[in-house]
Amino acid sequence: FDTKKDGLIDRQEFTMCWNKWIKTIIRPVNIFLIIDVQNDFITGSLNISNCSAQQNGLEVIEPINHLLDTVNFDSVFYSFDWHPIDHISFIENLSLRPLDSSSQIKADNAKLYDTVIFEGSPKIKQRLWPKHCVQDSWGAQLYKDLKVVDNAVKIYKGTISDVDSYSVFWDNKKLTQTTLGTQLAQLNATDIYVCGLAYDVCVGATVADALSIGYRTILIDDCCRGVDLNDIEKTKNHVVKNHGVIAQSHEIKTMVE
Ligand code: VGL
Ligand code: ZN
Repeated sequence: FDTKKDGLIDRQEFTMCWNKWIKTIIRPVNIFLIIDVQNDFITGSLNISNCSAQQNGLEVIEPINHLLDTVNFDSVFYSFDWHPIDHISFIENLSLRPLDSSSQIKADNAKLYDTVIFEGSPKIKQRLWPKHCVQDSWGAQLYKDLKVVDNAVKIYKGTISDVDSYSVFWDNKKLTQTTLGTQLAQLNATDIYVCGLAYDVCVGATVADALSIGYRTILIDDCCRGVDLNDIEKTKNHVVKNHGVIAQSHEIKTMVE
């Protein structure tokens, strides 16, 4: 009798299947990820109500707080857009870096929300935003009425001057990672419930990465507000195409149970 063998697969293989697969089917590990619900996007310098979709970021606070009060998530993560003062995305900093000759928009006629191309290898495509979420400033703080749970995990992104970071996982060039990926792996996370600001920018980039990693990804539609209606539609289409789920907050309690 071979003690290493237990039917069709050996013990070691079984233990691995149990930990990484079977156990997580029996009990999912549900993560709530609240993206960039910070002053600057709601009432501050990058108030999204000034963008083309004219949505109001304040409206996400109540449904998010309700979820925090009523749903038993295994862990709650809050992300922060957290830029140094010389960040590449600020239109105020346009003169700090040379534009590539291929940039259609030149430094002297660039407007807010335009996309320019900076010199670099490879070249850096960058949308221009007003100065926002400067590290340690009021604008970078979470909106005061947003509930912050005990044991909240905080993730900071966009902290490097020369590269922007929309996804909470990776920067836009996929060169650096936040701690989100490793923290989710340590928790054996299976299901990621995502919401926040802005729907078509940081929420959109984050759900795309979560789906590409293979997480069951649930986008909570009514807990997001965005910049551009077309881009919001693209975000939703991408989620559906990649087998994610778009849910409304009133549906979540039963999904987590
Ligand atoms: C964001 C624009 C610039 C976001 C961050 O959090 O969606 N948008 N930086
Ligand atoms: Zn930003």
